[in-house]
Amino acid sequence: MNSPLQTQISEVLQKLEALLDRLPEKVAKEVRQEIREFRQLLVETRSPRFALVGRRGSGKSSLINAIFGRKVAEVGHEKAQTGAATWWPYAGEYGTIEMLDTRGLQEGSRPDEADSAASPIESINAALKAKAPDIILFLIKATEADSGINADLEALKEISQTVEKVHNYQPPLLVVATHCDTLEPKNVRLHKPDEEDPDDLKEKRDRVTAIENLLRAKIESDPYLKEHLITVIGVSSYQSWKNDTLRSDERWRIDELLHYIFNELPKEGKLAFARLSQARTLQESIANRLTQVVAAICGGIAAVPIPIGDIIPITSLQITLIIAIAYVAGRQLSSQSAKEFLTAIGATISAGLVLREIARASVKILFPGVGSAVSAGIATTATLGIGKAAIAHFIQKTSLQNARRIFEGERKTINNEK
Ligand SMILES: Nc1nc2c(ncn2[C@@H]2O[C@H](COP(=O)(O)OP(=O)(O)OP(=O)(O)O)[C@@H](O)[C@H]2O)c(=O)[nH]1
Ligand SMILES: [Mg+2]
Repeated sequence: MNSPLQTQISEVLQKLEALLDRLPEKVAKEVRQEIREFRQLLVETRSPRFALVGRRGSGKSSLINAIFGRKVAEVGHEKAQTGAATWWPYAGEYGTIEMLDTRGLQEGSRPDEADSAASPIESINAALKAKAPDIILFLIKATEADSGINADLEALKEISQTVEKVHNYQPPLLVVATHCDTLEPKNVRLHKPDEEDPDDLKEKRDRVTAIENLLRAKIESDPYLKEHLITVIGVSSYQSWKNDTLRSDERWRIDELLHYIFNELPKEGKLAFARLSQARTLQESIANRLTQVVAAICGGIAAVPIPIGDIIPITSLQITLIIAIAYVAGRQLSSQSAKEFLTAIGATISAGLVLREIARASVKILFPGVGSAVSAGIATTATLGIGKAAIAHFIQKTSLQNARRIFEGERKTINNEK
């Protein structure tokens, strides 16, 4: 996330933390935890990092393109890595992935053009020491799964152990069988299942499953790798471009792979991944989490037994939530636009809401305990409604009108609760 936004959000969070001393310790502790998660997801967000293990032509560059859904890496006939292996950023329109190509390890020799003093293995180790990969991805052509892969497995182990030793972090391992579309029957399109003969389709899918099982058995024969293995998944990464225009998209099960990756990423990498992959379900998942976290924080703040003073941080938090959700979807909103969104869905001009805020403040003065509980409920539900409306509009790309209806639906819940 760019720095003005980060600064803005950090400031809101700091103001909030200053307020927490006035909360009962138990509530304060919970809110502090939510703030911590919000920080990790949003402020400390960074590019995800993957170590790629895979022979030449196994489809490493294609997989990177498949994740982005656009051409960010050159496919095929790329020169062997020149010089030292380094973390390499691949940037799409909505974010960057850092990749470490570890090809030198399992080939055990210098690539043709390497003329640096360091051997590939030394330079890979140096890169692994500089930064830990979040996940190790092992790619192998589905058609080569039954060939000798001992050298590959040794490379996997060496990488994993180096990371564990240096960073005290055990990177999860995802095994990807690429080129599944090329399995027999060749002309059956896995990515167009509805248009294929069910029996033929089944035959092809069974082959994929058999290859996955074979690979899993090989990996699991090594206790160390077994412990780190998340899953084995067969995919097709095939896309074809003509002058940077996508002319055919034969990706299969990349969505599923994206989910596995997303689940294994640390909190700091999730938002960037959901954004750059433009995978809507991942964006929804992180936006829902952000909404829950902010709603819980708002509820906590509203429970502070002081009147009116809390309305300001609650509104800025809700604005922050809208900006964050739009950001996840790939947009940069100003505070002004976020406020306009609040107005458009009826969350600020809503007289009811304003009146309730005032009523809430008075109740607090008269009956502090009761008022706090009621206002905490209202703040939580209103924030959930704002989050849902923002998800509908910015991620699911539905109209403002629809977003407004969704928010109003939540408000009815508020009224029913009262
Ligand atoms: N049919 C099919 N072709 C694929 C798939 N993945 C990659 N390819 C093709 O395989 C060839 C090699 O793919 P790359 O992505 O360049 O492989 P790489 O691992 O980056 O290769 P190096 O950079 O040389 O190590 C290209 O012609 C790709 O189009 C796949 O899932 N299905
Ligand atoms: Mg490549």
